[in-house]
Amino acid sequence: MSGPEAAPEPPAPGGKPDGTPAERPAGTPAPAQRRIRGWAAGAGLVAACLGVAAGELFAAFLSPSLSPVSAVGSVVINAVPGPVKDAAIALFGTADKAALLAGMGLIIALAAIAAGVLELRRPPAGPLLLGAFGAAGLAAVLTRPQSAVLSIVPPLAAAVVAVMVLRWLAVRVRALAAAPAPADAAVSRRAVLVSVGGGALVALLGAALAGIARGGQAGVAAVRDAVRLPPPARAAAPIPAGAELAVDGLTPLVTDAADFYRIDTALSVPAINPENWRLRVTGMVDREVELSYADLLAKPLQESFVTLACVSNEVGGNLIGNARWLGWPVRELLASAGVRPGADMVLSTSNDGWSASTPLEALTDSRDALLAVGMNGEPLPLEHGFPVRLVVPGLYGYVSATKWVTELRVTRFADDTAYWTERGWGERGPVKLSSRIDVPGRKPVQAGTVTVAGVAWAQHTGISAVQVRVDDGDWQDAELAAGISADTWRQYRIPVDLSPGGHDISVRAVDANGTVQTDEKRSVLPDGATGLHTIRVTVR
Ligand SMILES: Nc1nc2c(c(=O)[nH]1)N[C@H]1C(S)=C(S)[C@@H](COP(=O)(O)O)O[C@H]1N2
Ligand SMILES: [Mo]
Repeated sequence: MSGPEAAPEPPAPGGKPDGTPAERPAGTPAPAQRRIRGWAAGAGLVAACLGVAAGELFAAFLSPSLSPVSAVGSVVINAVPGPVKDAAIALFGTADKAALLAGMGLIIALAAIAAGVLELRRPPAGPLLLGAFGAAGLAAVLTRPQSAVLSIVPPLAAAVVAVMVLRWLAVRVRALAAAPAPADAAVSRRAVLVSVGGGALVALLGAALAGIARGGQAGVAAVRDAVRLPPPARAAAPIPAGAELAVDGLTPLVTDAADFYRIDTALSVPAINPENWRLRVTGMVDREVELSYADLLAKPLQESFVTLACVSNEVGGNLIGNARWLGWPVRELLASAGVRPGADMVLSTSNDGWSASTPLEALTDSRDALLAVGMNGEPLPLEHGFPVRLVVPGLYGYVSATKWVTELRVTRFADDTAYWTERGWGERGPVKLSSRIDVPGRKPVQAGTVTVAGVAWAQHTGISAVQVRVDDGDWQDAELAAGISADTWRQYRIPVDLSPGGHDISVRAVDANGTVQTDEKRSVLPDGATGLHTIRVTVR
């Protein structure tokens, strides 16, 4: 601490009798001032480190896709023009991501130093600068496909922590600068040393914690990337021609995994190494069965398209997606265990203690209830249940779609309950006949012929018609696109004539049994919303 300019001084009260460097008398004590600037820079660095650590820590426990650092990195990667990207890859090779992160780290460090020094001279310039970085992180996270209300937590936490720490440290550095006597300076210096050093320690600790949480996920993510799924013994039939209508803004027939809604109670995404994964079939069975990931991949796997929906999906909501799943039919697994008479339910439990109660019949009848390992041709993403989850056509996710599944207990509804059914949700959760308008969106449209388009679903029953109504007009049959199967949603479209002004457009579906979607409005609790999706369109 004591530079060559330091002269011995009397010990500060309560201080050690050694190294308390001299403070030059008021005027222009250049070395002291430089030292103070050094402390201010350190304060800025520590504040930024703590902020970044706080953001990553929150992200680590919420969802890996929410990391502000990775989000900013992805935005940079996506924004960089092709030739620059190629040059970077040529220059850094596979270390291009590391180089990007190092570059970001350098920029943040320089800005943090500037923020610390600025805060000393012109408060609140420091917090403003740090806040700007927080805003950049926020903007980046919001561009991510899985962005949700929760997304704003990590960058917000980062900005708040960084700003608060900087302000707190700046007070101490300023006290040091203003210390009137050498003794006061010594006390102030100790305060600065303790707070900046303490802050640095906490930042290290936070980074280590976030690293551990992320490390588990990153390790399993790498293992997942290396998984080679076997080809299906029975592949899904090709998607029929005409199943995908060419309408701008219409929901794609098959949902990208990155755009697939995510619902679960997991605060941090379980990171399960498939090496350690086991599924046990227990309860009312003739013989308990235990299955490893390798065992499962060796089974004759089957592929099928299934549209998965959440019971919490409001009318018109987007907690629904359609994917091509690869897995082993649950009925074959249950047959190998031998289900005892009297059982009517399978309680599936996840590695993180969540559970779902599925009617036994839905798992043993002819439908494609799968112990799934693949989604759209790839191993399940971590967020969607890697290494293994259940997918059951026709049932809401809360009674069927257990992710990170580790146990199937054959039992009876009379004897066992599951996570959400214990919390007031319906014991049985068949998906309700429903439909949604995607197009036109929220923007005003031109008067004349306007295309109305969307999706309709009645999983495991099938859709036979979709009808659209403008204001109080007649229900008109829409063009119904070809379907993949009764287990998936179908697209529809219809041209309607709209005059200038405001119009209400409603949709309703008819299922394969001829049942018409009810207009009775009911909320999602206890077993799924009903009512018709109606949009208000402004026509110019
Ligand atoms: N382990 C576990 N599995 C779960 C849940 C959960 O909270 N934990 N939520 C269920 C619910 S309510 C739904 S709607 C689906 C959502 O699956 P997705 O996140 O892959 O879209 O997962 C189901 N599986
Ligand atoms: Mo759900």
